[in-house]
Amino acid sequence: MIPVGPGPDSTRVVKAACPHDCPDTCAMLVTVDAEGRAVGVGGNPDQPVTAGFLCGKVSNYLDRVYGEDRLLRPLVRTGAKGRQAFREASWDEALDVVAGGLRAAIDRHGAESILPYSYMGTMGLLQSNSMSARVMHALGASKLVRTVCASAGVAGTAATQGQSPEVDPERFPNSRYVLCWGWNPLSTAPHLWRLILQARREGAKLVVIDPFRSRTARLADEHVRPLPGTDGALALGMMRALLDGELVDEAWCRAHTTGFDELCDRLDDYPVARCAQLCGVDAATITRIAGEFATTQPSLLRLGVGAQRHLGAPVAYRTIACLPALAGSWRHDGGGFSYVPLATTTAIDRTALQRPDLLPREVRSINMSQLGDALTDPDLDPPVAALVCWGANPARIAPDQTKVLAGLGREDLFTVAIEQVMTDTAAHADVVLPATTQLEHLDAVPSWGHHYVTWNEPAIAPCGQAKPNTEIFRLIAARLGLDDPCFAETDEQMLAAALADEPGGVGLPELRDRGFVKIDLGQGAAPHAEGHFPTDDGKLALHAPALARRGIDPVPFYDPPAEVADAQLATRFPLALVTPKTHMFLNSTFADQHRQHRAHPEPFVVIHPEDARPRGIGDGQQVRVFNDRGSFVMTARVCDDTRPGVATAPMGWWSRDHADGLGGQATTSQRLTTLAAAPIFNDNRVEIATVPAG
Ligand SMILES: Nc1nc2c(c(=O)[nH]1)N[C@H]1C(S)=C(S)[C@@H](COP(=O)(O)OP(=O)(O)OC[C@H]3O[C@@H](n4cnc5c(=O)[nH]c(N)nc54)[C@H](O)[C@@H]3O)O[C@H]1N2
Ligand SMILES: Nc1nc2c(c(=O)[nH]1)N[C@H]1C(S)=C(S)[C@@H](COP(=O)(O)OP(=O)(O)OC[C@H]3O[C@@H](n4cnc5c(=O)[nH]c(N)nc54)[C@H](O)[C@@H]3O)O[C@H]1N2
Ligand code: SF4
Ligand SMILES: [Mo]
Repeated sequence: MIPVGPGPDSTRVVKAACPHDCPDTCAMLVTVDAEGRAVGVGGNPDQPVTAGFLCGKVSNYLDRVYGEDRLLRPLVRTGAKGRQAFREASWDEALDVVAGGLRAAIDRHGAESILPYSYMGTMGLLQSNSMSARVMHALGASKLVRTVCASAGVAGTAATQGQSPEVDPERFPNSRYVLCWGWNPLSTAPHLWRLILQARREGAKLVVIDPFRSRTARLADEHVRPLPGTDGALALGMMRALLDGELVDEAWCRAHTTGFDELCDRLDDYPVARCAQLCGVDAATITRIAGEFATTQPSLLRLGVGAQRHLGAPVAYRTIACLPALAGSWRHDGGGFSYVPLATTTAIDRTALQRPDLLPREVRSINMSQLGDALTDPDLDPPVAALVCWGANPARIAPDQTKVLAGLGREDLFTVAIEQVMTDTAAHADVVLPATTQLEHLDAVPSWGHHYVTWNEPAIAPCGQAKPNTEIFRLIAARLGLDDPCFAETDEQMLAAALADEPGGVGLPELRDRGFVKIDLGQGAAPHAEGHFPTDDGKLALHAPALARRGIDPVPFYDPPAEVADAQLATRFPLALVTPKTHMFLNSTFADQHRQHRAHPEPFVVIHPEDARPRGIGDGQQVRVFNDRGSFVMTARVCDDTRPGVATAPMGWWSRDHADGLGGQATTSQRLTTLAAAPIFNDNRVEIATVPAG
């Protein structure tokens, strides 16, 4: 940890924000020496969620900033695609090549043949997608539908409770019964995990619902292991158990929900025994956990992102979000439901930053989770002729990796990658432009896990010739002759405009001065104790009209996964493969860094002994995991961390860490959920075989 307040005479401390796609959005403090070099990063002790520490992924952020891998100059391709044959170029030359490539695509196929591809490599209001969006809009490029993370669950939970602020994580310590459902916070949200540990110290019981024994599950009081993609059935079983046990908070439900009687009728179809059979958790456990959840108040149900990678996930998340209502959890400070606090997450409107009004005409949309098809479909008209990628590494994180790599390898695709390091995606680019890190640019970062916005003051000058994403797109706009005055706006002007109306009470002066400001929408300590849900009628929707409008049954039901529930497919591909996050990487970010890599030297596919034995697979052996989409080779870890019939292979590693360059993503599917058009990475059947020696 670094000293707070003014440092010794020769150093200064700068207020910053971790930019990464993590619900904790930490307030950082950066110590800078007299020469302008950053010499330390730490967590801000004044920020109540950050509580003075950074996670193991980011506490060595200076290895990122000053790392050997850092891209410091523009690069132009000189050899075959994907072979990392580049030469250094001046910014002038590189921008000419970029402008030439984009113009050629427009001349040949029209502007929709340009596809922007970005995600949350940085979540900052400025550096994630502001000037970049303006440029893409003004050109009339295709729109990217950004679905790859939490969309299925967001659609589902919003159908039940609207855009709620949910349970403020600062109230988590008041809970006395915590269900971590499809969530591994010890690894993926260590600061929210700290708040759950506080509850536990006060006597809360912690139950983890996850097919895999995650680090969080290892420490839980109880670990419940449903089959992947069957969480909806588990939730229906729990609700039915509450009804059977006369534990439903009927008074609260009648006052603050719609559709109570319809849900009760529906639960006639879901006896606990039936649900037990569907989800693979025994009926007695379902009944007991449900009862404990209802009678140990305040009870908190916190869903993660992991359980929503299945075809039935939107309906499952919507169903799970009904359970705390039946249990009466919302009455209590620290009780209720939490997934992504949409009210605070979306409090700052990005319209002024992104300027969709610049679009010259309606343009097509391409779903980021179907990049493989978009780049390889011979019938796509116009084809994707130019790809501009920043803040994302689709070569590793987009499903159906074989197709994605085939697409990125197209000699007739013009690719621009704006990156900090030479990722697998950047390796396929025609031009690589060096991007600044968080210490080198201005930003403000909202959170999808807590209620604060965090300020990021540039602490040091840009390293080498790196530039912020905003500046790079400003330069591209100028090269392309885009002359709307908005392309001349500075980062300061853009942020000032976004915060001009003080959304949620967040004003620029206070944000800059204090480093973080809590969004105040009047949510208070127990936001829905008296209802007040941000739905049409202010009530939690046990019967959800939003779903009916989409042709989906508005009353909770079991919507099964696709491949996991496909008995026919199971004859060829008997194992369900889950691909969750790693502990020390952030998606694929940091997988190149020495310290993080040393902690995770190689990926493992975890197989249960009952599945390994008949296949002749021993612990530590090389295995091939395959289905009709693709295959990858990995070391097997044979143990009961997973349940029989389910294997796990983590996401995140780069191609060099895999025997054949491919990882779990080679087997995942591009199929999308009906509601929200979201990916279904964990709804994936595979077979595993030993790799013959030699
Ligand atoms: N260390 C680390 N932290 C991260 C990230 C990272 O890569 N590494 N990534 C960041 C990002 S972008 C996100 S979205 C969050 C995600 O954070 P989490 O929500 O924790 O996401 P995952 O690790 O994908 O999944 C959590 C758990 O869900 C389980 N799971 C998989 N399928 C199912 C299912 O069908 N049902 C149930 N009940 N459980 C299931 C997995 O086994 C896994 O243990 O973490 C963020 N923080
Ligand atoms: N199989 C499987 N696939 C998954 C998931 C899964 O659980 N399983 N999880 C999904 C989820 S939840 C997510 S969020 C996505 C994540 O997908 P991505 O958002 O693509 O995440 P990363 O792989 O970390 O890539 C982010 C890149 O942004 C770069 N970057 C960081 N800051 C900046 C900056 O300021 N400027 C520029 N130009 N670049 C920057 C980093 O160097 C890094 O290479 O992956 C999804 N894919
Ligand atoms: S990755 Fe998450 S936990 Fe780690 S420093 Fe950033 S916000 Fe905090
Ligand atoms: Mo994510």
